Amino acid sequence: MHFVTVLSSGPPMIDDYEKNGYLVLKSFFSETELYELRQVVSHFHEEWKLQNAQFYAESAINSAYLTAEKYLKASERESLFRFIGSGKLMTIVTSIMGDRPAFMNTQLFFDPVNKAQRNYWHRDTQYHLSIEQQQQALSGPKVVHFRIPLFDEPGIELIPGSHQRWDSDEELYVRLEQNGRKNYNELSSGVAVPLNAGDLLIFSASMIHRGLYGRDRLSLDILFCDPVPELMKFVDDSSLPSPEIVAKLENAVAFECALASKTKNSY
Ligand SMILES: O=C(O)CCC(=O)C(=O)O
Repeated sequence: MHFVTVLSSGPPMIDDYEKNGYLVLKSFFSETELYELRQVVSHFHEEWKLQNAQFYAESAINSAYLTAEKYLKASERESLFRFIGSGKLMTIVTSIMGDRPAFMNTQLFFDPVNKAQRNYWHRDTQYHLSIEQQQQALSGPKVVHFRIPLFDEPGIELIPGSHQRWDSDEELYVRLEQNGRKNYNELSSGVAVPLNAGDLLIFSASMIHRGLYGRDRLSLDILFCDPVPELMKFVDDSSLPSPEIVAKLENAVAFECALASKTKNSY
């Protein structure tokens, strides 16, 4: 495993994202900006664990739909929507994704209860697309993770450039557990990206990656995508804000885009 080298300051390196499929912005959020997010996300996590006790105890490493009505109070949902729809975050989102990114989902990553549980290499696309479709997806509409670690954590291991190219034989065998390989085997092309609270990691959902467990991590992933029907069908209606909340956001474009494509295509 290699470790990534990052610059701690300077302008966003959008070209680096295009080339490598990921970008780390160190200390992007201040402690003050993280404070309320931590409160809300921690509350969601406690409620989620209570209602998913068996799944949590047995195998879970993430939950999703944090902005839905199920676990959070209205004021906490509004706080999450304000964070996502902040001018600061959306400036980066639009510089990576263009003028019309759609909000897709949120996910919360944590450590498995079973400390022996192994992490696994994957492309996000492999769970709903055939091999041929996964290949085509490399040049298709984009899904991008914006990961916000709430505490210092081991981060993610990524294969740079794999958002634009197909797997080597070694990568494919490991990711799909073929020819005796396991999806937790080391890949020589992997680069580890350790993260601190306040960093922002941006990475393509199409690239080969795996989480690095440990340090009781709690990492919020906000996913944005190009607003096309084959991706918008994954957007959960109850995770979108009401018009009253949309009107309060500094930059609501991603929610407006999601709401507009939902209405247009009525999934
Ligand atoms: O952090 C993890 O455990 C995995 C992260 C991941 O696979 C993802 O965000 O798609």
